[in-house]
Amino acid sequence: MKELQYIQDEPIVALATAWAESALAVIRVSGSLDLLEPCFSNGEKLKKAKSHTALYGWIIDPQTGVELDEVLLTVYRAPGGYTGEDSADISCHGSLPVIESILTALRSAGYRDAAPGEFTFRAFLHGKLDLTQAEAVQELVKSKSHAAQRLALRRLNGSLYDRIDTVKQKLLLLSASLGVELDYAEDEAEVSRDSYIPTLKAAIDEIRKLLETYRTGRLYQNGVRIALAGKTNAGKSSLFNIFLREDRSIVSSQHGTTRDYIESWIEIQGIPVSLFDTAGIRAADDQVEQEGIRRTEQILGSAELILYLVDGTEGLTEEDINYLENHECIKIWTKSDLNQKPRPDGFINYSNTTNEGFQEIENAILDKLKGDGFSLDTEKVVIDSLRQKELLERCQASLQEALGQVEQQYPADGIAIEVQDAMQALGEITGELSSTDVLNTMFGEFCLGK
Ligand SMILES: Nc1nc2c(ncn2[C@@H]2O[C@H](COP(=O)(O)OP(=O)(O)OP(=O)(O)O)[C@@H](O)[C@H]2O)c(=O)[nH]1
Ligand SMILES: [Mg+2]
Repeated sequence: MKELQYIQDEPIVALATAWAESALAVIRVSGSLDLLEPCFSNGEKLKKAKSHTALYGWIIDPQTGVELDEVLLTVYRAPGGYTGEDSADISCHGSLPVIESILTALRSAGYRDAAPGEFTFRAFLHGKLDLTQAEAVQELVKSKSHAAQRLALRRLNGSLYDRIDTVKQKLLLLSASLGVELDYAEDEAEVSRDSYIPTLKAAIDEIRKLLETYRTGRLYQNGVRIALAGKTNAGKSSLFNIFLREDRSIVSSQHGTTRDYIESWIEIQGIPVSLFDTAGIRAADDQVEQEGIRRTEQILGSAELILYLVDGTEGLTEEDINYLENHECIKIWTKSDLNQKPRPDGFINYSNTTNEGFQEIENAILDKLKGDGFSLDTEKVVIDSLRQKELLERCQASLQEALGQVEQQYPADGIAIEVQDAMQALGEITGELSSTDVLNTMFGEFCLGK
């Protein structure tokens, strides 16, 4: 077995907050409180401090005795606290020299720098978190929207673990029955297989439901790419600015105003959206504009959703018709505050001036996402890591195989192997049975200090 990247019995230290000037910073140590005593103005008090208590004092350089900062120590004793080890959070002032000098003092006292994710890894090792919760910590720290935050919190409180564990417990019973069948294969005793099929079908169904949530999970975590397209002067940049609620993109009556595409993050009902304003499509002589149009085509090719704008006062041109015939878009008929040409079917009437139709555009986006199988219910348990998805698929395949064998009255040993494999996959999701590689990769992606 490969070595774990973390050496577990060494005391560690890291800055848990950002390496930037701020009012306060938090430095975290884990694995020993004894080493902290010579660095704290009141070592005796620290020695006697109970878990989950706060101590006021100074961090001092253990070599020179020089005071470095006035701090508050939050003390945790094993098996309490985040890591389940003797540990402390040091709240100090958030100046870079203060942070640096405290870190140097702690290193000289015997703490080594923690690797990314090492605190959470220790929490996992000490049974404070299962792997789905550890992943949720990472997702929470990186969440881009309130919805992503809520979904990560649901997993953090163990709801995914509970669902997987329920399936596992049922498979465990099934596995026990198969064991009995195998043990008594030579005997006459008949073991009833009646319950196997409903148990397997229920497990497959539950795994399928979890798998279906993957796209939703990815959507909330990574966001969706939406591009604004259309001819010059259709009103793309104006709509872009309305989505952003700021004057970000240049708007003018001159055709071909936007040349380079502009990207910005927005949120639509909690879904993170990476929105692109692009160059209006037209036959251009200007080289810079041509390059802009080429880039626009790239963006449109990679977007998951295109909002196609047509200037309602101009009406449809051949280029519009051509484009719309070949691409699936949400179609918008702009400038409804002006005298428009008759609006063709399927277009949302919209004005950048009065905002008429904006809600309809948002609804059309949400409907489109729902049509693509995304659930917008953030109260549900949702998976969003590729690791979890692949393991669930492995579990599902094994259960399908087991079901087929049961239906065809195959011998118990082959079925038992499939059920074992399904349980193994579930165990890897929660981390009860995980290879070193998985642990190294997973925790390696964490932020420093977490
Ligand atoms: N009255 C009215 N004018 C609009 C509306 N939308 C855009 N305009 C005007 O139309 C002109 C073009 O708007 P833009 O948002 O720059 O259009 P664009 O599609 O980004 O144009 P390019 O960048 O050239 O491709 C500007 O003068 C806007 O003020 C609208 O809904 N009503
Ligand atoms: Mg523009």
